[in-house]
Amino acid sequence: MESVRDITIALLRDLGMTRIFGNPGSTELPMFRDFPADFDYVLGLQEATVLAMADGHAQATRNAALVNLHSSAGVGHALGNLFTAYKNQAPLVVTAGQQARAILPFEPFLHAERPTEFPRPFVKWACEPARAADVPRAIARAYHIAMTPPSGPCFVSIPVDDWDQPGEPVQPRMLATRNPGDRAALDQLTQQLRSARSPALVLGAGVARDQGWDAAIALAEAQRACVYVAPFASRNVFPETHSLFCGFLKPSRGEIVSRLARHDLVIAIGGPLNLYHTEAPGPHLPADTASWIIDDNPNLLSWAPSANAILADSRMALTYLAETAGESRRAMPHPSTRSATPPSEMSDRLAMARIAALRPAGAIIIEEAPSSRSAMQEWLPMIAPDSFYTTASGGLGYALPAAVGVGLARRGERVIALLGDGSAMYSIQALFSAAKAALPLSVLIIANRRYQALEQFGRHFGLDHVEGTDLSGIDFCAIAQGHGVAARRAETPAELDAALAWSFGEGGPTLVEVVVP
Ligand SMILES: Cc1ncc(C[n+]2csc(CCOP(=O)(O)OP(=O)(O)O)c2C)c(N)n1
Ligand SMILES: [Mg+2]
Repeated sequence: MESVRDITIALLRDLGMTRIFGNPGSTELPMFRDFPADFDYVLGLQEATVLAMADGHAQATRNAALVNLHSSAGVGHALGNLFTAYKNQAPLVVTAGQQARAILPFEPFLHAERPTEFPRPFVKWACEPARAADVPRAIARAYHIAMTPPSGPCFVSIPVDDWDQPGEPVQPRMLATRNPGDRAALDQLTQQLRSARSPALVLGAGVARDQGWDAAIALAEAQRACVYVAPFASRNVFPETHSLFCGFLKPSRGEIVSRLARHDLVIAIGGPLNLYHTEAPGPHLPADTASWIIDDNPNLLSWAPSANAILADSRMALTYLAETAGESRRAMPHPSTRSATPPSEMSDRLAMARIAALRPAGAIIIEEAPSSRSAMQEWLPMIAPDSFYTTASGGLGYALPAAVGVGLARRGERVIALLGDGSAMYSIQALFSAAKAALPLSVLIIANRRYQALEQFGRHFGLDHVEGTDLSGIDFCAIAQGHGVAARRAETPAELDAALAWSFGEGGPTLVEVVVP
């Protein structure tokens, strides 16, 4: 009989998961005996980095990525980014080592106690198979659940002595899980859309996950609808220079109500309409606005405070609505307006404007620069599909390793990790993985020497001083060089342009420390 290892390797090949993101330990080593030549092991030096690299890779390939972690301690390090992967709806098969079955009664060194409970609630399914022979089937099931909308991480704990045991083969098969949505409900929405005076679309990351870019443009143009990006959307969903683009909704109740008040119909697709960051009283939506939400995640639909809801794939629903609603003759909404005077002094705004001017066509941006996000939204528009990613959870330590994962998935393409100096430090060892893979990755650090977002937040809470926000004394160029990544510091606008041109032209990873006052 074939071994569990041989069957699993063949299964992973069938599922297109020949790249393994891991950090090894004694309880995992037998998995990789005779490591197959067509497989690729991507080493992350801390499990937070491992998990986020896999997340970026899974989102960029639209196929689940395989993660291999060390029993309890490795899973523990990965949990923050597992939370983010869950919110990103990134399909992952997370495996972790477990001690040998025969010694589990003796609480052995490094064993995982209650392994399937530890990663919950941020996995859709978790399992430690009852028999060694069931390991391949558990991995296959984890894959299918991870890929079924709403996609997300699954977890399999595997005792170390299982790999050499005889296993039961798993036949490859297809699971069709895309949901076109309830036709009667979609038709009801079409009727409202046809008769609306001023409809708006609010698009979330699901539109990008479901490849709805063209369908969203087609629907917006045919219906002359304003397009907003949903609060804290983790992907780019619409050309941000399009004349129907109306900007980004902020995660605040009052702002959502006031921005949407001029619309009599709001259709949110692929993400939450009412995502909040701070508490506030008042209505969730304007009183005279009819609202609908379409998403593949029944959980999101269940907590939405108002709005009729339809469980569906974003692209399928957008396409169906465009086909059934046809062309509208209502007046074109006003085009979006941009600030007239470009920044000229050293600032995050200038950095965004210069990145926009100098980036190679098609560059992919992974952002985690909290207080600079509005500067980015204003001065660095995303114009192509699948060219922007960020953390959906708000957890930091995601973007740098995610950029490495995206870069591995889209080999040879320019990837830009746009990071705050604080954010950069949570998973900084991803620089090592970028250097090993020799990716054309530009790591751009907005070095304001502090947790600026928290100082701003402190003012919101009425604090005149916030403890623990001073980051002075970090030398990012030295850190980069210590990981095998070339680096430059930019302190003036001229140095900024020169450093960006240098970084965007290099074939391997580079870091630019952009010093802003
Ligand atoms: C894992 C994690 N820890 C802490 C926080 C809280 N937090 C939110 S913004 C922020 C500051 C980020 O600093 P930096 O990257 O320098 O960006 P800046 O605020 O300066 O723009 C922190 C610590 C978080 N969101 N996630
Ligand atoms: Mg900072």
